[in-house]
Formats: sequence, C-alpha cells, structure tokens
Amino acid sequence: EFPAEDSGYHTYSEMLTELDEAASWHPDIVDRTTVGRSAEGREIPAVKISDNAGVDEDEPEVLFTCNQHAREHLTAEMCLHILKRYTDNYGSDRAISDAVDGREIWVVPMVNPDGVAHDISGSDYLGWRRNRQANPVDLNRNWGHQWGCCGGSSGDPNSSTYRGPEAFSAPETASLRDFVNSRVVDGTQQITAHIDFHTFSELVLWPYGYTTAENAPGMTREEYRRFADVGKAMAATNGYDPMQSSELYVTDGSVNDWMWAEHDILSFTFEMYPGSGGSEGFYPPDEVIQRETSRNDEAVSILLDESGR
Ligand code: 0X9
Ligand code: CA
Ligand code: CA
Ligand code: CA
Ligand code: ZN
Repeated sequence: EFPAEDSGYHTYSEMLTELDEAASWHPDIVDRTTVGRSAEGREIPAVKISDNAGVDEDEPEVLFTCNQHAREHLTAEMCLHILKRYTDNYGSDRAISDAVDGREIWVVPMVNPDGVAHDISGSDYLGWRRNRQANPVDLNRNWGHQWGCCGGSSGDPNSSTYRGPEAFSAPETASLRDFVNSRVVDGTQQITAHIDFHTFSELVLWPYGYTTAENAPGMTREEYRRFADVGKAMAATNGYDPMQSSELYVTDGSVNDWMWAEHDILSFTFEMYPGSGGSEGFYPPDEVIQRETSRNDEAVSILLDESGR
C-alpha cells in the first residue's frame, strides 16, 4: 500500500483494475493482453489501443513501457495517463481519434510489479530499484545488446545496478523481449517507436548508452541525427533536457540499446519529474501526478507521428 497521503498512486492491483475497466468501457479500442510473468509470478499486463483493437491491422505500432525500476512510481501513472488520454477522448477529440485509428499503441504500465509491491510493503518507502528474484537484477542492465560490455553495470549481486549472470536472466526482461520479438510479422518488426519511462531528472535520452560515440555499429550519422532531431523536438514540448544517454553516464544492457540494435525501434528513455536537483527525488507527492503526466502529452503525440515515418 502507498501511504495515505500518496493514495493517488496505483498499486499493482489498482493498476490491473484500471486496465480491466478501460477494456470493458472501450471494448472496440482496448484489448487487454499480457506480456508474461514476473519472478514472483505476477502477471505483467499490457493493453493495446487501436480501432479494431482485437485485430492485428497493418498500422505502425508504438510501445510505451513503465516502471522497470520499482521506486519510480510516477512512471506507472504516466502509462495509465496515456491509456486514459487515448481512450476517454476517442470520438470527441479529432487528433486523438486519428492517432488511435492510425496506430496500434501498446502500453505496459508495470514491467517490474514485484519490485513495486516490495517498495511499498513497509511503513515507509524502501527505495527499491531492482526486481525480486534471488540475487535481484537491475532490469535496465539486463538487456542483450552489448550486455555487461563497458563498465556501465555491475557484476556484484549486491549492487543496485547488478546486471545478472547473463543477458535476459530476469523473467521480466525475457518476457518483454519475447513480446517485442513476437511483433515481427512476415520478417518486419511492427513496432517502430518506443519510450521507456523513468524518474527522475527531466531528460529525454537516446541510444547508444554503452558508448559515448555518436556513431557505432548499427547507428549511422543519419540515424543518430534522427534520434537527436526527434528527441529535441519532444524535449522542446516538455522542457526536459535532450541528450544521448551515455552523455549522462554510460550504461550497458539498457532497454533502448537493445530495441534499436535488434529491431531498429526509435527507442527513448524519458526521465520524468523532478529535475536533477529536485528534493522530492523518486517520491514526489501524488498531487503532481496530473501535471507531470500531462506534461508529456505533446511529446507522446510527436512520437506517434514519427512512428509512421
Ligand atoms: O540508469 C538508468 O537505468 C536510468 N536512470 S535511472 O535513474 N531511472 O535509473 C537511465 C538510463 C538511460 N541510459 C543511460 N544513461 N545510458
Ligand atoms: Ca497527497
Ligand atoms: Ca487498428
Ligand atoms: Ca499490426
Ligand atoms: Zn529508472
């Protein structure tokens, strides 16, 4: 449970209820599905938002993932906000309706449900980041492109950035990998764009994270320029700082590197509120949820537009 003063945040079971309600209130445009199971056996749910949601149509697919890191609770609210925005305004807002009709939008609000449950299991927040398997893993160091290559993760099981014994050793990353792989249809990856939401520092980040080089295998000058252009365009709408992720610090085994290198998915990390000096850190009060999630509306719209290019 969240502390009473933060009850505006969704627990795992409250998040499930939101997804089920969205699917039952908007059955034509919301399909409730699943990505897999966590280490402790919790379902990792997903929703697909599109016209004829139950049918795989030939429309650009876009993926939003949240809460790889347990304590970053504002991110689950971000994914739930995206779900609400594209469903409640469908049929009344022209731009929203066009986006839903022209895209297949996948939303995974809680990639790390065990970690979330653990973080709020005490009388105070535990500050938990990783998943909950034996020797807990930092999910955002467990992805399979250049895993463990470059000093951007830890081999120490006691470290908060422990990469695990091998790539995709965590059931949560393996499940999300399998889901993304399953979107290859007739040899073509259907998902073209992705944002993985984190907190905090108010940043828009793009790959690669494993190297400070702008150009590396699988990232041409033109491709890098597209990441920078789209990243800066999104950042201009929310006031975040745009940069290559390794400019912040080097990470290996992060989700963006794999999404791009393996599938050519235009994959960004957003670090949400507060800014880097923000004293609220990972635990801003629930009063900021509405303001700080709607702050990214324009950026999300830009990504949906880009997904069709
Ligand atoms: O370290 C992370 O996984 C992300 N920051 S967080 O504070 N939410 O843990 C940033 C990942 C972005 N990638 C790089 N900085 N290379
Ligand atoms: Ca409050
Ligand atoms: Ca459709
Ligand atoms: Ca499709
Ligand atoms: Zn994070």
